[in-house]
Amino acid sequence: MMAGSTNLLKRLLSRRGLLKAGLATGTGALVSGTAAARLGSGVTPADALLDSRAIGRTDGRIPGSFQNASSYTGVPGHGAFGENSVVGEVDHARNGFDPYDMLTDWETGIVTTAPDGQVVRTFNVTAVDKDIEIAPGVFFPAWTYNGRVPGPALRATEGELIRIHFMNEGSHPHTMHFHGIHAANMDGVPGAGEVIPGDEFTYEFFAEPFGCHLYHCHSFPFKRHLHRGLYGAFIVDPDPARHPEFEDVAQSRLLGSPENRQWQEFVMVMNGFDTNFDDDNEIYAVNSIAFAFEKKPVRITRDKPVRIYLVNITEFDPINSFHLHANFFNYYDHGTTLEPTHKTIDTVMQCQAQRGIIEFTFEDHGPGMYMFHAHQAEFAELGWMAHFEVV
Ligand SMILES: [Cu+2]
Repeated sequence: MMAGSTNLLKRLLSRRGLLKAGLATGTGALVSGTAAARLGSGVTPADALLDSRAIGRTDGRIPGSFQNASSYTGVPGHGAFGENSVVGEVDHARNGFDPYDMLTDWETGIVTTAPDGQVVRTFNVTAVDKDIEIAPGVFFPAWTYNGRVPGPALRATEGELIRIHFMNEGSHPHTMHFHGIHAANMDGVPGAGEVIPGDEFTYEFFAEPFGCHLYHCHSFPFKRHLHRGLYGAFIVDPDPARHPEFEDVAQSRLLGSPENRQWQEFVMVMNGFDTNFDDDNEIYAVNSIAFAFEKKPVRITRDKPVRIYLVNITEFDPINSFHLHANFFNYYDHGTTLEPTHKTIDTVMQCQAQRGIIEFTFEDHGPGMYMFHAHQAEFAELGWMAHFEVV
């Protein structure tokens, strides 16, 4: 009984308790308001109800639909949705990366063609230690690829020869282990491509299979190296010529093609941070910064479909998830098929290192704010809460 109570107390203190205490005494503070607090800012209950219904469809199937949306100007974190966010701002410039910009920041490397006609795509990646601000006033001693967490979203096309010049300017041995198909000596694990500080290594393999993949450090202790921030998305677009039966789908995935430009594509890496090193996360996020897309909702237009490359690299928690409000999506597990593996779902779970492609459209909805978040409510309250601003 005593031990149980002590463990419970310790757990509470080590997670939300300490987090909130730490945030409250720092330059930032978690806001955990109530409807009453929200209404206290001049919003009447009737207004609040109208706001909740303002997120409607153009076809009028939802009562009180989007005519109300034209008067809805609330920005999440600053008004109608302000019950779950943080006070203060993260200095993205000091971090050297912005989670919003990361959504569409593809690293496509340098492309050359070998004498035999083989397309070669070369990337340069450097591991560096760097303190990053992951919530207002909350800093984390990260280990990074190219100074950012997640690392660069590497994007290639199926069948290309990939060369990764990896340099380690960090304080510990590191690797780049790719989820893909490659030789044993290119696996990026201790004994096969591990790089000591000051040294370098070149990984080489063919980009296959097409899909939504990832890379991460695989040095030991594994969970510590991973959780410090050494991970990133690795997207392999299908080569349309290899998939005549689904050529139109393959074309739409091929970055820069006319068909691809009809889509709004984003990469979202779900991660967490154990800020007090007790093997539990205190902060959860997409692209590292808690509540980043509450502060600045992800703007999407109704006239183009949305494709999200979703990667879960959260350590310590077995599962993370993505839940979309007011809409449903198709899902391609691992992105390795050109037909959905799940159709018409609004929530998908991913275990650690699982990933996939989400596709949906808001073309038949009214403009407004549409929430998306982890459906583990604790993760949502600790940073993995976001909105699409549909225009
Ligand atoms: Cu490492």
